[in-house]
Order: sequence, then C-alpha cells, then structure tokens
Amino acid sequence: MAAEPQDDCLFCKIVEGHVPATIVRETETTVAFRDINPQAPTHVLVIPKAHYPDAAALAAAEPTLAADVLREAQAVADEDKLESYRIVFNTGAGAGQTVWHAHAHILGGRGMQWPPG
Ligand code: DGP
Repeated sequence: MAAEPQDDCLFCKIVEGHVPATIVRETETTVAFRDINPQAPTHVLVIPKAHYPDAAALAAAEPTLAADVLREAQAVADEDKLESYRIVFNTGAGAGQTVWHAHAHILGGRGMQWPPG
C-alpha cells in the first residue's frame, strides 16, 4: 500500500499522462475518464491521483480523498443528467477487480438488474 505513483500501474500512467484516456473531469486530487470497455451508455471511472490498490486501502489511509472520489462520481452523474445510476467499487479479484488502483465506476443510461452478476 502506497500513495506514490507505481511504475507498473496503468491508472498511475493515466494520471501522469503517459497513457491516453478520455478525461471528463479533473481536480487537484482526482481524475475521471471514460472506461475503455463501457458496460453502459455512461461508464466513467473516477480515481484518486494518489495510488492506493483498492477502495478499502484508500478509505483506511485517506478518508477525505475517498470522499473526493465519491463527490466526483456524483458530479459525473450530474453532468450526464443520470436519473438513476450505480457507483461501484470492485474490491478484490473475486468481485471482478482487475486494475489495482482504487477506482469508482459510474454506470448509467440504461436499466439495471439486482442482484448484479
Ligand atoms: P475493475 O475490473 O473494477 O478493476 O475495472 C477496471 C476497468 O478499467 C475496466 O472496466 C476496464 C478499464 N480499463 C482497463 N484498461 C483501461 C485503459 O487503458 N483505459 C481506460 N480508459 N480504461 C481501462
């Protein structure tokens, strides 16, 4: 667990501008960009610029930064005028996490089922 950029982290590379992404919002502490493999008409990822491997590590180390991520997720939903949407933090491989830099998925613009798969 570390807040410093990690050489082998894809999302750290997006933060640093070394990997291109369609960025929709940026603050001093966060970046929001479109998911490369969208699962809904709106599918945006919000990440802290600082590296934490997952949402649990982020919340434990920097709860204020975790709140920044949530606030930006809400801002994405507002910008896309989503009436209903999901904010998802896949946490752990068993939950489908594949990128080990904390991120919130904002998904909206279509009907959704519960429970999720
Ligand atoms: P997760 O499975 O929860 O760890 O989500 C990782 C997401 O990251 C997944 O929905 C696809 C997305 N993703 C993977 N590689 C890239 C990339 O290079 N660019 C962008 N924009 N998204 C990516």
